Order: sequence, then C-alpha cells, then structure tokens
Amino acid sequence: MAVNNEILIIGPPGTGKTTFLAQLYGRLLEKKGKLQLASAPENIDGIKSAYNKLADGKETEPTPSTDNLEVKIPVIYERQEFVLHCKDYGGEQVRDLVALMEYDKTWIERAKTNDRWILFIRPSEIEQRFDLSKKGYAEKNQKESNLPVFGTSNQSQFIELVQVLLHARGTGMKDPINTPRLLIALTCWDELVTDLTPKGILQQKMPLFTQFITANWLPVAFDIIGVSAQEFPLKTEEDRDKYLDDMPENFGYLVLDDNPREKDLTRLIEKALTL
Ligand SMILES: Nc1nc2c(ncn2[C@@H]2O[C@H](COP(=O)(O)OP(=O)(O)OP(=O)(O)O)[C@@H](O)[C@H]2O)c(=O)[nH]1
Ligand SMILES: [Mg+2]
Repeated sequence: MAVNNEILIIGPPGTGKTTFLAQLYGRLLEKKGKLQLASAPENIDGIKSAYNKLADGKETEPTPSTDNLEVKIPVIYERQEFVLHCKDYGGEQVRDLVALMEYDKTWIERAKTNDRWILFIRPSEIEQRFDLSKKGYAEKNQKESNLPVFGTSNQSQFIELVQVLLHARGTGMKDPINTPRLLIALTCWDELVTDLTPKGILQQKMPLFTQFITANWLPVAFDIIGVSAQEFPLKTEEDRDKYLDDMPENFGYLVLDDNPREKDLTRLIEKALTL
C-alpha cells in the first residue's frame, strides 16, 4: 500500500515542537535547504510569532493545550511540490493521551491520516531510574534512603503513548509495523554534550523503549535522529544577543549517524519522507 507524505509531529510538553517548526520555517524562507518553500503558507501565525520571538533572542512560549493549529506549508522537495502538514498543538494533549488512556476524534484523525510520524523526545529530561538488572542489590540498598519514585517511568509512558496512537489508528502489532513510518527525534541535543550517536543515546537513556520499537517496527520503517533546533539555551544575555545579532536560521543542527552536524534542518523532514 502506498504511504502518504502527511507528517504528524508527536511530543509531550516542552520537547521543542514549536521551536523546531519556527526554525524549519526560517530555513524554508531562506530557500537554501533540501526542502524549499513553494508559495506563501497559510495559517502559520503561531509559527511566525515563535520565529519572531527567536529573532528577538527570546524563547518560544508553551503552546496552549487547547490550540490545534493545522499548519500547511507548500514545499518543493526533489523538484516535486507537496504540502507539508505539520500540526502544532499544546503538548499537554499528548500527556493526557497517556494519563487518561483516552483519545478524541482529532487524535483518531491525526493518527489515521498521517502515515509518517515524528516522535519528539527530549533525552535530557528522561529520568534515569535504578536498574536492578544492571547494578545489583548492594547498590540498590545504598540508595534506599532516596525518596521512592511513584508512577510509571518516562520510558513506559512513551511506550504507552505509541500504543495509544497505534490503537487510535487501528494498527495492530501482530506483524512488524511498516506504516506509520516512525522517526524518533531526540531534541535539545545540545543539552547532552555527548559523542554518542542518536541510536546510542536512545539505547542508553531508554533501553526498554528502544526494545519495544525494534521489536515492533520493521527495521527499514523507523529511524532515530538528533535535533538541536535552537543550538543553545536562551537563558543568558550573551546567548540572547547572539540570536539578536544573527538571524535564527544561523542556529540549530541535526545529528545524523553518518554526518554528526548537519545545519540544514529541513533534512529532518527529508528523513521522515524517505523512510
Ligand atoms: N537548549 C535547547 N533548548 C531548546 C531547544 N529547542 C527548544 N528549546 C527550549 O525548550 C523549551 C520548550 O520548547 P517549545 O518549542 O516551546 O516546546 P513545545 O514542544 O512546543 O512545548 P508545548 O507547546 O508546551 O507542547 C523552550 O524553553 C525552548 O527555548 C534546543 O534545541 N536546545
Ligand atoms: Mg509548542
């Protein structure tokens, strides 16, 4: 069956969805990347204002949970024109999918109509829990005084999220999954300060989740990439000035397995399209 080119970005709050879309928009305007703008996009006020904030050296703001901005950007990729559908919504909605195990019509529609999913995970915010299988009881007992952690781990929440969305789409897991194609984007890569590859980081930070994906997806139908859409935090005056002096499109990079730093952020979309 043909796989369509509709892309769904999925990510809990604060994983950098809006920042990425604003930076992607800047790259498309620049017309230097693999994907280029074909004509003026409609309905991208939210992204434009995030882009303008970055140009002022300010961080983007959390997207309100009630927002459901359907962004449509006409692009040219390999001399073919198509519409890039990227949805910007408040990540709280994604958190609720897992917390309540409920999805509404909007999410059924999203899960069904988009054959290409990009899952945003911010590895620096993934909590590391004690792993008995790796360290043994001696170390566990020393740590016993720490406050107990309740609730499911971040990794299992991501597993549940993927399961909820597959259920909404009506995709079973009896056979290895071919569609939706899945690109796992490890965001805010700059926060990691690491020489590891994106695959290495996912394996290190989320071994259970990695196992879940590799056990259920066809190897050719998923991939992992690192993204730093902003390149550094905008917390200090000095960093904010850098954004003020240069345009936002001078910042940000991808981490591909074969090419550690790729400045062309549009290649993330290319990756999702060529899976
Ligand atoms: N260091 C660093 N910070 C980043 C990067 N991308 C985004 N951030 C910061 O991460 C925070 C969240 O980014 P957003 O783009 O608002 O995240 P979101 O996924 O749209 O969040 P919601 O709208 O709440 O779902 C902001 O403070 C950004 O400045 C990055 O590449 N590096
Ligand atoms: Mg947002």
